[in-house]
Amino acid sequence: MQTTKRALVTGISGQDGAYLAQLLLEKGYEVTGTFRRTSSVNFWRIEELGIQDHPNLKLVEHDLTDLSSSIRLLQNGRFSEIYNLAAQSFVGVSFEQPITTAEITGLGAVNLLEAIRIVDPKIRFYQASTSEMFGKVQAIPQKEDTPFYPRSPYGVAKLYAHWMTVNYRESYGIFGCSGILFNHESPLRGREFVTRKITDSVAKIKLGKLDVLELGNLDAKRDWGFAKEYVEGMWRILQADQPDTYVLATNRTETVRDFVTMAFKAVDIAIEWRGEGEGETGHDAQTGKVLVRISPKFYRPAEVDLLIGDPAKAKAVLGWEAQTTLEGLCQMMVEADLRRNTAGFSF
Ligand code: NDP
Ligand code: GDR
Repeated sequence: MQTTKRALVTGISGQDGAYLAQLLLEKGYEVTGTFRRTSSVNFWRIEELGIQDHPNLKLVEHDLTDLSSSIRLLQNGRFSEIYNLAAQSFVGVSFEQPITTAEITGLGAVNLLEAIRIVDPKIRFYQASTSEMFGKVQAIPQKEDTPFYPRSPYGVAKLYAHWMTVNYRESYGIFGCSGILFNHESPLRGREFVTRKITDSVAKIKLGKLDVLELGNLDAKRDWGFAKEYVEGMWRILQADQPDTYVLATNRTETVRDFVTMAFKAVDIAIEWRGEGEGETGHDAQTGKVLVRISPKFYRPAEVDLLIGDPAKAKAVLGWEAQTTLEGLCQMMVEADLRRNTAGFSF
């Protein structure tokens, strides 16, 4: 007899939580998604995906920093799989709030691991690890056995959670898996992250609602993929025979500057770059108008200069591979932001 699988997704109000919940519901799971109590909870992402009223989706309040609440959550849920996606996930903020970041992004994962150990050690656990753990990179491209060198309080907190997942796997036989995911973006990306900030601003500039896009370091290179494909990878990681660590990436890297050029191209504006360093500006090649300039406030105290992942293990073991090109992803995001800004609404 086939029984319905029950999954817990922490951070359902975030980008990945929304896409993963959608995927699991499509696969017939009963999904419990957790969200934090705030004065006005915002479910715009699951609303945009049209799953907020799905009969197999249950939304429950839970804060990752509360161990007793995590234990009760597992006692009440009878889950077979847990995907820990909740985090203070913004690298820039982690420099201003290192302790909160450590508590949520680092210790929060251990609260769940402890709850699993206490309530039901058979539950499979996915930890949302990150390419930020490679930080000041020690090899190109980065793969599962590349040495870590995190460059932000966020990266350090994630590295702690990563090793604790490995440690609970080795110490207690828990099916604890770690997905080291490189940047993945989508129309559901938060506007504080650089790709969405760019596509939203480009849409506003095209519609005459904004004059100039202000950015920090244009030279940073990232390996950007499409979030919807990466949540499929998370699911495959938990279906494998053995618990393990996997890199998910596209194996292509581009600069922030290149992404800006690409986004303007999607609205038929050619960008010409002039000057260098903090004086660099991006101009409309036809009119000469300044559309992009640098603001030092978006620089970070320590930067991750170059990320490019090697997803060969995920392809070989899980059959997972990124499909969407960066040009396709950028176009999709710009079109979504043009639609939202034309309708006068944008989260
Ligand atoms: P988001 O920032 O979009 O979502 C994070 C989620 O965590 C939100 O739902 C947020 O809730 C929730 N959250 C924050 N603090 C707490 C807390 N104390 N208790 C409970 N929930 C909390 O991130 P993404 O969806 O982009 O990423 C998902 C995970 O994957 C994160 O852990 C991130 O660090 C990691 N990751 C992401 C990558 C990416 O490129 N997107 C790459 C590699 C790893 P609220 O809405 O209330 O803020
Ligand atoms: P990142 O993503 O730090 O890689 O973390 P983000 O989009 O914030 O930055 C990418 C790069 O762009 C540079 N940059 C700017 N960034 C932002 N946010 N705003 C700007 O104005 C700006 N100008 C230049 C940054 O300095 C950086 O080099 C994301 C998050 O989703 C993490 O949770 C996740 O773990 C990693 O990706 C993989």
